[in-house]
Amino acid sequence: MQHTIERSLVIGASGQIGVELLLELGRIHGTENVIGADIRPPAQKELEVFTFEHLNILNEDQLEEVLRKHNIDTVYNLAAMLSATAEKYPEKGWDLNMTGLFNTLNAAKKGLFKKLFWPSSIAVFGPTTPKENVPQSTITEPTTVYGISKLAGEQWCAYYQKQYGVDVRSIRYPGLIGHRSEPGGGTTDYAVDIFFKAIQEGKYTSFLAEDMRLPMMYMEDAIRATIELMQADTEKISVRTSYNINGVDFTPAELAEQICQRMPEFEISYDPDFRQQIAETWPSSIDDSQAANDWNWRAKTDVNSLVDIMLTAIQKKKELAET
Ligand code: AKB
Repeated sequence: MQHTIERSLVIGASGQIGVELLLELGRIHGTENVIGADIRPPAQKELEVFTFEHLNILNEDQLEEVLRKHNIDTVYNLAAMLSATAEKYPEKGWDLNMTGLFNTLNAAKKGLFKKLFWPSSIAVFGPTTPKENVPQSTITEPTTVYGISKLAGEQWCAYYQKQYGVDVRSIRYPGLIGHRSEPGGGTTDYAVDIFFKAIQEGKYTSFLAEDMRLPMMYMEDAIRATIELMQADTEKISVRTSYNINGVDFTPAELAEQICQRMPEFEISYDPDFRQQIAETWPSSIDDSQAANDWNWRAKTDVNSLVDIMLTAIQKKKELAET
């Protein structure tokens, strides 16, 4: 596929999704056209080729300065406090998730860049949402701070698009699983931690119950979804709140079983904590037919391949660190 070269700013570039998005955008548009920004520098050596700006997303002036300095076309605003951490710091979580969004929406409204991506989450759903194959439009009554902020954010995105013509696009990410960087503060983090612990220690204690089924996705699929949505023609985007996307779904016990098939000595135990209560309010699978119809979305990675990729990559990382 041919791509128009765009200059992108990835805010939250040192985070779980940011690291991977930066690399993929660099591959598509050239590393000189992709700027990373975060309050902490990225740990990964492979990101050293990118220009990096120290940016606090809560500081509107600083954001505008970075946008002007780098002549940015597209902003990916990934700075957020995830579900588990936001339950501990409700006001801070609300402030980061909402003020951060407003600062980027307002900069777009002023014409400082052309297109905005902002991630939403399956956390917009709540205990009254249907559990399986959740439709695009359904009951959304979230009970977590993070979910409330994502639901409000979705509505603000639609409002800015309708009232001010801001081209803002969004996806409701499920739990994302990748090996380049570890997540922080989410309820679905167990599905990444389990792989690192399996390789490092041969055992893992899950903070979710063994039968807690949640929607998940391999990181490469999530990055592809993000870029495909941002590259789609404007007239194809019928949802201006946020799109459902579906990948795979499994329970901790099913994931552990997959790991055991490849590492028979692996041991799993369960010690559910407060994150179990959050997970219980979320659905187990998602209907993404609207994204499929509008911009041809389709996930490619199944659980089998995901487990193979994760174990192989983390094992390789460990061997490299030991040499
Ligand atoms: C979390 O667990 O908070 C996130 C999410 C599902 O948005 N991974």
